[in-house]
Amino acid sequence: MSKRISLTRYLVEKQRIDGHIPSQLRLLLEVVARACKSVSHAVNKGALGGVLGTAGSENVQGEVQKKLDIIANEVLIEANEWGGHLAAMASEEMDSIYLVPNRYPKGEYLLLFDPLDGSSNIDVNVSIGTIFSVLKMPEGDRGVEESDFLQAGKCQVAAGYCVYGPQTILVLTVGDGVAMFTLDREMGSFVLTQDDVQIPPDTREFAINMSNMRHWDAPVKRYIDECLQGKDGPRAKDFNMRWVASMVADVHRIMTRGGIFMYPWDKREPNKPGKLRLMYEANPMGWLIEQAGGAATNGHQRILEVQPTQLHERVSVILGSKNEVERVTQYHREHANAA
Ligand code: P6P
Repeated sequence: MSKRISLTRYLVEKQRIDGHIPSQLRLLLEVVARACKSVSHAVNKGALGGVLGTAGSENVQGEVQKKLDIIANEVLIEANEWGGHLAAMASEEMDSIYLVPNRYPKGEYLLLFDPLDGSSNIDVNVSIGTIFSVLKMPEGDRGVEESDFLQAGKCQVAAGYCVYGPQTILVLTVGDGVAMFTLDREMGSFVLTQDDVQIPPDTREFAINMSNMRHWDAPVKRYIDECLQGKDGPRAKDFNMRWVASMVADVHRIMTRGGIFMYPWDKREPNKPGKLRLMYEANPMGWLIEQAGGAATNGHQRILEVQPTQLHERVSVILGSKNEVERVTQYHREHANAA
């Protein structure tokens, strides 16, 4: 039987051998992983746990909150607030930042998360997940403010997601590649099942919500139209389409076998750059994709270079197999030059 490497051992070796992560960051990541285990347990109970359905409230995005959205948010807050590794947290489910209560020690990290992404899939038993991003608190002996969170994605020190599907898999980067850990439910521990994840640079599979086609901008229409023409068109190969409507599930497929995921700007809400959130969806996913050899842009620049101005701001997302993302970005450049 091959040597089983637990998440704890992987992180200890990253800390000790590579000197890549300080002990406080290792502790933070182990706490987040334990919280994801609890969320996975609640998700897997489903109707038997009385956790399905809506909570009768809306979040800051104006979206109806599912009971599990709130449960997952509370699990992550309660797991992380006492450990002494965090200065504050921010969540898709909370309007403002969450300061670590004064009764607990403070640390130097900021944790951002979408506690349960894709929650419209909960009640229909389709994969969902938790997305998280870790930043360092800027220097300065002062209280945490929302502006401390407004750092570009390239400033992240760790990022990951946990997908609650047929398996529960934690996918993580601390800046030197991507590793995947599968939850061993009998032992209750995450076990390394893939190290040094590499996304193929080419693909035949695109992920986009096709029902929005009439709203897309020209470069996206051009790219998808060429995919649909298949081997008879300029791409000279047939494409397949997937859309789970759960970013974590779509991104995990791409991390596993390649592909391109797009949630582009569309003219339904011209003043919004896109649907997905920059700080706790696009930035962590964009870094993971880049760390696995892929690319992530908003059509015009690297997602990780976007300078945030608001905690819950949205962004257009094009990510996945490098050569495909670069093609879409090139189409955006040609469209802008022709204007
Ligand atoms: P649509 C889930 O609500 C989410 O934020 C992402 O996880 C997912 O990729 C997208 O929205 C799905 O959006 O418009 O296809 O329902």
